[in-house]
Amino acid sequence: MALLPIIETPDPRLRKVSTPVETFDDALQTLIDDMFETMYDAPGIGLAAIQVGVPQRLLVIDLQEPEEEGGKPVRKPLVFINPEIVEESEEVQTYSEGCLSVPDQYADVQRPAVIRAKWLDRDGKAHDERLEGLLAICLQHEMDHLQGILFIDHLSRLKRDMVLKRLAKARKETAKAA
Ligand code: GNR
Ligand code: NI
Repeated sequence: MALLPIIETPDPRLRKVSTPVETFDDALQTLIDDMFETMYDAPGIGLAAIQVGVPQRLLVIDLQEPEEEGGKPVRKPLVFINPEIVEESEEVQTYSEGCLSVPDQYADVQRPAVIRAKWLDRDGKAHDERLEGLLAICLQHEMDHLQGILFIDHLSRLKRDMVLKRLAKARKETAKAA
């Protein structure tokens, strides 16, 4: 197992369009394990392969939501390979999104509230499910990464510039402190 470095904006690799996974070999299983380790360590609730520099249509999600209100987080690792959204609701939901590639910055993004998605899991088994809530949001956020899209691309130019300015400022402060 290994922690992988997470790529941050404006690294041009984040703008690449990822290509389908074709071989389910040991290297893929190792990459998946390393992506989970990297995501839990960050910590984050999702990670797309391109965020660790691998331009393949692969992403992992673990919302780590408590089973009951006030309970402790339960791990529920999900692997999505070659995912496709086949239906999306007219109804939208707004959520304050963040991204490990745009560290510590948050902004409201609107997305379809309910989606139907198809994907393969780490064993190559096909899934076709209706998703809603945070899982639907997170999958759409991660699938954007596979197209080279970041959550800030969904904001108005003014809001995007504000987020990028805040990020630049935060990075300067960290550089000073170091
Ligand atoms: O950790 C993450 N949190 C998050 C919060 C709201 C909407 C999406 C996300 S995904 C993000 C991790 C990440 O950058 N995945 O690409
Ligand atoms: Ni992200």
